[in-house]
Amino acid sequence: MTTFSDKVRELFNKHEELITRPNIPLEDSNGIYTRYQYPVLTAAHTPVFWRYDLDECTNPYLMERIGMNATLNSGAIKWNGRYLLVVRVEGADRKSFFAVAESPNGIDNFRFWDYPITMPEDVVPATNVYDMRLTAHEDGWIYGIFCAERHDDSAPAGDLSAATATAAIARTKDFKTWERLPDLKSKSQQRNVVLHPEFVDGKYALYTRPQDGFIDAGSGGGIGWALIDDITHAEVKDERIIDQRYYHTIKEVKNGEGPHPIKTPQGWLHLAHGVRGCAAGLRYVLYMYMTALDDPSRLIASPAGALMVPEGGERVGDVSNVLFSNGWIADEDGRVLIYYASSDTRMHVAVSTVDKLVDYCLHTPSDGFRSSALVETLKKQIEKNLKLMNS
Ligand code: M1P
Repeated sequence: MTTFSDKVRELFNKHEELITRPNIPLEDSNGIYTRYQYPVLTAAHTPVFWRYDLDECTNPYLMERIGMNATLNSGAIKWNGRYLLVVRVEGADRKSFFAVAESPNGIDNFRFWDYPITMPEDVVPATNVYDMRLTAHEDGWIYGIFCAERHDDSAPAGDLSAATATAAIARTKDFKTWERLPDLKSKSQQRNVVLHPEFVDGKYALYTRPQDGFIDAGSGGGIGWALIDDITHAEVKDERIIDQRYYHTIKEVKNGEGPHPIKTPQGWLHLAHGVRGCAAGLRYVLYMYMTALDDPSRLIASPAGALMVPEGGERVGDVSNVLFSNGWIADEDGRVLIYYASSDTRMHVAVSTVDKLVDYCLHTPSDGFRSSALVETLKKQIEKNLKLMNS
């Protein structure tokens, strides 16, 4: 007869098998990055002792008591030689929280720390928190900027979907204890706010995403840039758009900065998400751009189209047709580990290098904004290649 202890042991064995499963690189499809076969984190990767009450007296049927729905949009950092993700874990009750998962190699064997992060509240507690961007700033702190969502009490009675998005700011030195700073003050709602790792003109610098409403970026224009006098009372005073949205592109409806940009000799390398509408709903893809080394707000390269789009199983999940990234790690060996979530459900890794991504940004043709422009660009490449092929 299978005892309660047998069932518990089986749960732990299966979990261990899952989280220690070696990940396998997939064939290079486009020369830019390599995807991996398995997600690096799923809801099933969360510890058994989070989800189950392991006491036979109080849980005789060994039921999951606290369900986990998804592991998604994670901040990433290399810290003390380990690869850390600050994961957005979403419970079955739709509330997200942050938890650290750590891996020795960044590709597999991600294991959650025993406890989730206890994030202090700002003056007005948030209903939901998510999508943390990590920045090891040159001031010596590691900052986490994330979205704090609250019900919009100015909405008509009965509208329980109306919400506000604010950029919340916290900092840490060990990922266990967090100091919460006041939320970012801004005229508009803000999501996808990211701290630049260096001072600019002696100030903190933020990538912003002004938006008209909770969902609608509307007149927001695109990814913005704002210098902040005091990070302990951060306020957006002047904000200008540095990566604009355009009609009939992958970022027609919305865009948002991903993780903070990577510094390279050729400029700052940016990863972002772009959103367009279609019959299936909103489609989120990842794209890149570069800004100048001496002025991180000056666009110098803007390759057309997407770097990555949802493929195969990535296309399906809680919110289908979505790729989203708010974490990457530029490793000492030149590799870049891109952590991305698919369909708001699970986390993956794709691996490239700084050199490849810079080459991609600088040498991929930019968008001509019209079909005829694409045909002309294409014809030039065909002509050049045919000459080569026939010589
Ligand atoms: O559901 C897709 C994404 O939608 C939002 O992103 P954005 O603000 O750019 O629309 C966020 O809620 C994000 O968490 C989510 O993955």
